[in-house]
Amino acid sequence: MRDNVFNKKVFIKSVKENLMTQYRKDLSTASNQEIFQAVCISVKDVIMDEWLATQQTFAREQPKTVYYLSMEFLMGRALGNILLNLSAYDEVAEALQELGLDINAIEDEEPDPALGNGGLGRLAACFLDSLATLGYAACGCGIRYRYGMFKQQIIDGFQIEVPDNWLEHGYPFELRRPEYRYEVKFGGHVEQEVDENGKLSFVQKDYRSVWAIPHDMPIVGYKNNLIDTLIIWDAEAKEVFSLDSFDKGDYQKAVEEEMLARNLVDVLYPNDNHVAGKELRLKQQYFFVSASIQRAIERFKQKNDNLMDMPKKIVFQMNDTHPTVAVAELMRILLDDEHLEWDEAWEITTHCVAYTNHTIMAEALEKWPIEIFERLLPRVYQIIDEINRRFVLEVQARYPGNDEKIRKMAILYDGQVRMAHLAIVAGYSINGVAKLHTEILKKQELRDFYEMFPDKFNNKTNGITQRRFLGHGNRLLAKWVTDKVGDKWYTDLSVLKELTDYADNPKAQEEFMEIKHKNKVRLAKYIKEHNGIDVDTNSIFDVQVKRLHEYKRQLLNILHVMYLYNVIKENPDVDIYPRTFIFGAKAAAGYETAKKTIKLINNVAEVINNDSSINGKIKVVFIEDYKVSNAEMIFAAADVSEQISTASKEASGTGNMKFMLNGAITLGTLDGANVEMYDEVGADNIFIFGMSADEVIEHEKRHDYNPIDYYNNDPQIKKVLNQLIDGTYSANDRELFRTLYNALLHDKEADKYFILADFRSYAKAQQKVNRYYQDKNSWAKSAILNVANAGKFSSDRTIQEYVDDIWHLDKVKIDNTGA
Ligand code: 9GP
Repeated sequence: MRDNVFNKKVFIKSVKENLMTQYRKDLSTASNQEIFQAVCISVKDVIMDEWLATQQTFAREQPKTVYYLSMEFLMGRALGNILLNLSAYDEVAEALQELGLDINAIEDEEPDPALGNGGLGRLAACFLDSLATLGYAACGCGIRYRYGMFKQQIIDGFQIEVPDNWLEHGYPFELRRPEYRYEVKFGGHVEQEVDENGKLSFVQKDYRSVWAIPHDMPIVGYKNNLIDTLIIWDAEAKEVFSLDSFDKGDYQKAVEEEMLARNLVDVLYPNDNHVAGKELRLKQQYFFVSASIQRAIERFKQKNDNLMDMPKKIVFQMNDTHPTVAVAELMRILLDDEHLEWDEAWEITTHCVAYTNHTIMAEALEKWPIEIFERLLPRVYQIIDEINRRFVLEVQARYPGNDEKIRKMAILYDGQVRMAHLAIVAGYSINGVAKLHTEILKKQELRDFYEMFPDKFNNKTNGITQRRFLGHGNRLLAKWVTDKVGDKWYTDLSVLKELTDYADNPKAQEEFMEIKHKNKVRLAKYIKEHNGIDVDTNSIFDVQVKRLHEYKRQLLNILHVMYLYNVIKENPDVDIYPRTFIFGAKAAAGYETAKKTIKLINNVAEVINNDSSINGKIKVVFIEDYKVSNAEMIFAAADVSEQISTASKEASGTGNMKFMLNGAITLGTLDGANVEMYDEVGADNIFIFGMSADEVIEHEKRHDYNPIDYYNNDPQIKKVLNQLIDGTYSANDRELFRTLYNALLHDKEADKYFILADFRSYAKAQQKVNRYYQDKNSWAKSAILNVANAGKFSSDRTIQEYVDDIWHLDKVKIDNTGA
């Protein structure tokens, strides 16, 4: 079936037919968007067969399924990825070419479904790709936000947020399934009732409720006929609001339910590593979690009649604290709807839920005021109260008389519900996302819990899918790798090790650098089209793309550019190899310091790029609207990957791995997964600088860091900082960057992220980069060795570890010959 559809002739015929039936147009009159939709319909034909075959196999074999609960799935465009995984990319590209169409232009018609903020959401997307490819039954569960991550425009150097209406033209790969809807209830109060057998039950009364309507998205495994599902839940009013209700006396209720449904899934909160604590967000969390658990249990019951067997068939992985209300919701359903006893329900829950922690940033660990929680989810709150009561007794038994332990560990404390604690108490597995991060969790942030439940804690270092970030994003390098080591790397990235043999080979080095250059030309074209800036494709492409956050230290990078500019101005003959500093980052809409940093980068760019006296030695580019689709192109073109977070703050990072896989050399701190990248690639092929995590943590404990010393003792640092407020980069408004200046020198927690402390060591590492690049062979060798040693960072490896240690899923084979 699949071969048939992707046969060039058949495919072209099918696209033409779709154009006719959908739009009554032929190729000469159809727009690229219409052709894109027509192509997707043809591709969907294939998917539907395989999807059905997969679901039938799952129904028959009943494999254990992981429900990956995540508020965010940053999927990126689907078409190219699906074609690649169906092994049909080249055929379709050729077919389109025959029609005079460029596949890239057709792919560009797809909006980026940006239902996530950054690393956390993109990780979830990579995980689904790996789960399907490795042959596991998995169901991603998330929210169908009507507006995903905002589109970023840069106007006069400032970030402007524009709503991202990704559903404007309809999304071709989603399938609305109203027949599998569930009711989700909010508010009201709980009444106790006694049934005819004298059994006490709890009933939620006077609530408002909505329907959760699932939309299925296919997750296509690589060449294995298996298609998993990502369910994103939409909200609809239960009763369409009608004036009739007025007479029936529930007019108010109908209006409220309509409003609730309308607002619930409107928009993704655009914060990364920070929670706003808004009531609507708690509603969103409960909404998708409740619907997902209801669905999982209903499916389970279709083939099983003993709920105690649930842990053999279901695991709920909670992606960060966001979906951890799952613990109490699962308990509620088991107690109130399934009428189990507390101990039975607890036994099931504590063997079905597992929790991944993705951050140590205190502001990102969700806590809810009890008042909001109790009002919104009265029954769920009662259950949390009881879980807490029992847990506190356990702590007291273990540490008699130690009230400090209760203060630190209780789930309910100081008027708040601490969601991480709920997840840890109930979860049978707690994992961090890189070795260093997990150690910090064990030794610092979650130390008391680790002491009490050491066996629950484990590490799962993150990974990325090589299929999207090499196979699709860098087709030239993908082909080069395949020519050298065969195509096994698509499903076994450890094969890349074999590239080691080529690292010293001058011809291979030349080929490699030629590919890098072509990718730089491609990016330069994009920059010209989108930013109107000409960049020198022979310069070093030095790239920092990621969310804008103080701990990620884009400010360190741009301060160093300002310093470099001063050096060149003072000594025009200084040995500086041409360098293009490329930034891309979105700042949360309400995050002022982050937005100011974007403005600073753009103002510095404006001054430096227009100063002809420096002969184009350095340039600065801020790429507008950084997102998954342009990210693929950026990774492919990078020479230097900036991973410069304050040590201990970046839980893992995954952009670092994407750069490495594309042969960029990392300039970074020993933070997050950089540590493991260093171990893999060796000290000669990575540029490390800055304080260690232990040093940072020590300073934080002792409160003995004083950035003013660096300012006073280092004239070049002083000069750069003064330039923030002397009009060098803000001629019309000297106060524009005062907040950044104060944040570094004068605020209460001045230079919280140790920028000045690490500045000199960073500048030194940058100098090393400058020299090393001029030794072309050594650079090429190191770049190839980065690719060769990226094998560990495949999400296939990560997922296999989750399966072996936490999920214990069964491998499934899909026989699709009959379809
Ligand atoms: O900040 C972490 C990032 O380091 C990590 O790579 C990613 C995936 O594990 O999660 C990010 N965390 C969050 O966005 C919020 O916890």
